[in-house]
Amino acid sequence: MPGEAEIEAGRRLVREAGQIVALTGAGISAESGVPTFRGADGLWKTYRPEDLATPEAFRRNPALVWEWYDWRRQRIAAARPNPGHEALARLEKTKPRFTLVTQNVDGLHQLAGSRNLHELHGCLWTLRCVDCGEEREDRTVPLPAIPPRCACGGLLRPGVVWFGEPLPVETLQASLEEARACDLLLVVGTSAVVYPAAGVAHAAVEAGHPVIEINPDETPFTPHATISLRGRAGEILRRICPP
Ligand code: BV8
Ligand code: ZN
Repeated sequence: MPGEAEIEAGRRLVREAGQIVALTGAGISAESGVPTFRGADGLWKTYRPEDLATPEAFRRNPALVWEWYDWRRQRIAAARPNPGHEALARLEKTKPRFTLVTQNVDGLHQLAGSRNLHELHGCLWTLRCVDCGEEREDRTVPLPAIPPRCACGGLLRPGVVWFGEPLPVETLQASLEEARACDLLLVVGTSAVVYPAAGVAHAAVEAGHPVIEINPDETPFTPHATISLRGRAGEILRRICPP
C-alpha cells in the first residue's frame, strides 16, 4: 500500500487538474467480483484468448464462444459498481472536463453514473448481426442455449472488439485527442499489454502530461508513469479523489 506522501502527491495532481482522462481495464471491476483477463483468477486461465475472443473462433464454434460470453454476462449481471467506479463517476461531476476511456465491456462504469465515456472494446450487453450489422441492447440472462439470431436470419455476436478486429475509429481517435489535451491521465487496473488501447496512456506521456498508474502489480507502463500507486483501485481512488 502506498505511503501517505505518495497518496498526497496523487491527491494534489487530481486536485490541481482541470481536464482529467481515466483509462481503465479489467482491474477496476475486480473488486466487483468480475474476473480479470490475465490475473490469478483470470478468465484466460480457463480459456485462451485465441480460442474465444476472435472472429475465427466465433465462425468455427459460435455456441462455445456464446457459452463463454453468457457465463460472463451472468457474472456481470450479478455485479455492482465498486468504490473505484464510483470515485471516477464523482470526479466527472466535479471537474470542468472528465473523460472515461475504458477497455472494459461490462457496463459497470455507466451503472456507477459515468456519462462521458468511450468504450474502446465495445460492450457485452450489445448484440450485433454478423450479416446485416444491426445492433441491439440485450440483457437476457441466461441467453438461450442456441446462439441468438437476427430478424434477417444472421447469427448475432457479442458487440465487442475481438483480437484482430479494428477498434471503432471515432472512439479511438476521440480518446487519443482527449489524452493529448488533458492535464492529468489516470491509468487504472490495466496490464497495459493490449494495443491500440494502451496507446492512449502513452499519448498523454508523449504530450508531456502527468500520469498516475493505479495497480497492485507493476506493468510495462509503470516506467512511464509520473506516479505508480501500488494498490487496489477502490482503495486508492477513494483516497486521491475528492469524497
Ligand atoms: C487490432 C474485448 C488491428 C472482448 C479485448 C503485438 C504487439 C502489439 C499489438 C499486437 C501484437 N500482436 C497482436 C496485437 C494486436 C492485439 C494485441 O494488442 N494483442 C496483445 C495481447 C499483444 N490487439 C488487437 O487485436 C486489437 N485490434 O490491433 O486490430 C487491425 C486494424 C485494422 C484492421 C484490422 C485489424 C483488438 C484488441 C481488443 C481485444 N479485445 N476484449 C472481451 O472482453 O471479451 S481485449 C481484453 O484485454 C479486454 O478488453 C481487456 O480490457 C483488455 C486488456 O486487458 P486488461 O483490461 O488490462 O485486463 P488484464 O486482466 O490484462 O489486467 C488486469 C490488471 O488489473 C492487471 O494489471 C492487474 O494487476 C490489475 N488489477 C487486478 N486487481 C486490481 C487491479 N488493478 C486495480 N485494482 C484491483 N483491485
Ligand atoms: Zn441481421
